[in-house]
Amino acid sequence: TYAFWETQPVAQFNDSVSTSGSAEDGPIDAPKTVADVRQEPYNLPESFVWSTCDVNDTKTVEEVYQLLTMNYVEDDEAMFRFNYSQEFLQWALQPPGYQANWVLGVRVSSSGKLVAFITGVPATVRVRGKEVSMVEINFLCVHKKLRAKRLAPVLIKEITRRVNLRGIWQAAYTAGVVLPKPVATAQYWHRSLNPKKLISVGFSRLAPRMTLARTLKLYKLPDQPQTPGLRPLTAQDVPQVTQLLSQYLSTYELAPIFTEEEVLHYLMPVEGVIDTHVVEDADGKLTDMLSFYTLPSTIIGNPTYKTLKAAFMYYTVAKATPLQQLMTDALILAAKKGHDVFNALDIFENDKILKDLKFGIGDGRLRYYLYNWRVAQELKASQIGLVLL
Ligand code: NHW
Ligand code: EN5
Repeated sequence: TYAFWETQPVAQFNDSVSTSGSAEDGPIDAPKTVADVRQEPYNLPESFVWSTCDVNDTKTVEEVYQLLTMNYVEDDEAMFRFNYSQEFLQWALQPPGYQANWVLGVRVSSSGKLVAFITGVPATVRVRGKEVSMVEINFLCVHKKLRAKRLAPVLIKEITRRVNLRGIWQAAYTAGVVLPKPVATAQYWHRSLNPKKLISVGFSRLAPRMTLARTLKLYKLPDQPQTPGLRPLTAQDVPQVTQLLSQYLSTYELAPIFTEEEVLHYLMPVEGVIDTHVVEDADGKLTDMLSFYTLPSTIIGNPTYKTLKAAFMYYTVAKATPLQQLMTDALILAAKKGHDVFNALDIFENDKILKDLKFGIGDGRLRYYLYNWRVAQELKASQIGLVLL
C-alpha cells in the first residue's frame, strides 16, 4: 500500500471505470483558487530548513550537482548512477517561465548541507485532446543517509503548494518505480556505440556465440551522417522547427505544446547538453529534425572507467527522411561526440525501428504519471509524445 499516495489526488489502483463520474478525463480534486492555498511552508522535521536553490550561483549549482551525483537514480543492481552535469541542470531548470522558488532544497540547519531536492518547471501538455497548464516535476532526491524517513512526501507537498500558489493544479512526472497510477509504461532500449567499454563495465554482455571482434563489427557505424542537408539547428530555424514539431506532436495523446521560445530553449544546441540537427532541402525548407541530450552515468566502483557517456533520444521528426535513416544519423552524431551508448524509449513510433537499428531491450522501465488529472483510459507507449529530462 501507499500511505502517502493514497492521500493525494492521483488515480488509485482500485479506481474502476464503473465508479460514477470516473469515465471522463479531468481534474480529480474539486477546483480551488490561489486564495485557498496554504500560505505557510510545510513543516520539516526539526533541524532541517527549506532552501530555494539558485542554479545560476556557482556554489549552489555545485551543491545540487554533488547531491545528485552521489544520491540520484541508480539501476536496479546499483551499477550505474545518473550524473547530470551542472550545465545540464542550469538548462533543464530554467526554461521560459521558470519559477525560481520551484527549485527547492532542504538543508541541515546547523551545517547548511544540502540533503534533499525537488524541482518543477512550467509546461503546457495536451492529454487526450485537452490542453492543460502543468508543472513537470523532476530531480526528487533525498540523501542516502536520510532515506525512509518520510521526507519525500514533505518535499512533494511543499512543491505542490508553491505550484498551486501560481494557479497551476496539474503535474506530469516520470519514474522508474510503480506508484498510483501510471498513465503509461514505457520500456528503455539501448544501442551500443562503444561495445567494448559497455561490456567491460557490465552495461552489456557479449552475446552467446559472439566474439568481441564480431560484436565490434556488428555495431560499427559510418564516420559521417548520411542525410544530405543535415546540419545543426540555428536560432533562425526556430519558427519552422516549432511548426514541424507541433504538427508531429499533435498526433500523440500525451505531448507537450511548445511555444517558439520553448523550442529555442529546449532544442538549441548546448555543448555537452543538447544536440539538435535539422534537414534542410534544396528550397531551404526544413523537412526533418533529430535531437538527443547528454546524460552520463557514474560507473559505481569500476577501477578502469569512471563514467558512461549516454545520449538519450529527445524529439525527432521524420517527415521527408525515413525515421530509420534519421535515427542512424543520430547514432552517428552521438558516436562522433564520444557517447558510449544511445538510449531510447519505445514511445513515439520507435517500436518500428529500434530492432532494425540494433537497439537491445533494457532492464529498466519508465512510468508516466499525472497529478490531479484523471484519464479514463491508460495509454500505450506508442501514444506518448512527451520526453522528460
Ligand atoms: S523519478 C526519480 C526519483 N528519485 C530517485 O529515485 C533518486 C533516488 N531515490 C531517492 O532519492 C523522477 C529517494 O528514494 C526518494 C524517496 C526521494 C525517491 N516519486 O521519504 P520517503 C522524479 O524526480 C514515495 C514519487 O520515506 P525515500 C519525479 C513512496 O512510494 N514518490 O522515501 C518525482 C512513499 O510513498 P507511499 C515516490 O526513499 C515525482 C514515499 O515516497 C518516489 O527516503 C514526485 C516514501 O517517502 C518517486 N520517485 O525518498 C511526485 N519514490 O505512498 C510529484 C518513492 O508509498 C507529484 N516515493 O507511502 C506532483 C507534485 C506537483 C503537483 C502540482 C499541482
Ligand atoms: C526522470 N527523468 O534502470 C526519470 N536504467 O534500461 C528517472 N539498464 O540503463 C527514472 N542492471 O539494460 C529513470 N543494459 C528510470 C531508469 C533508471 C535507470 C535504469 C536501465 C534502463 C539501464 C542497462 C544496464 C543494466 C545494468 C544492470 C541495460 C543492457 C543493454 C544491452 C545493450 C546491447 C543490446 C542488449 C541490451
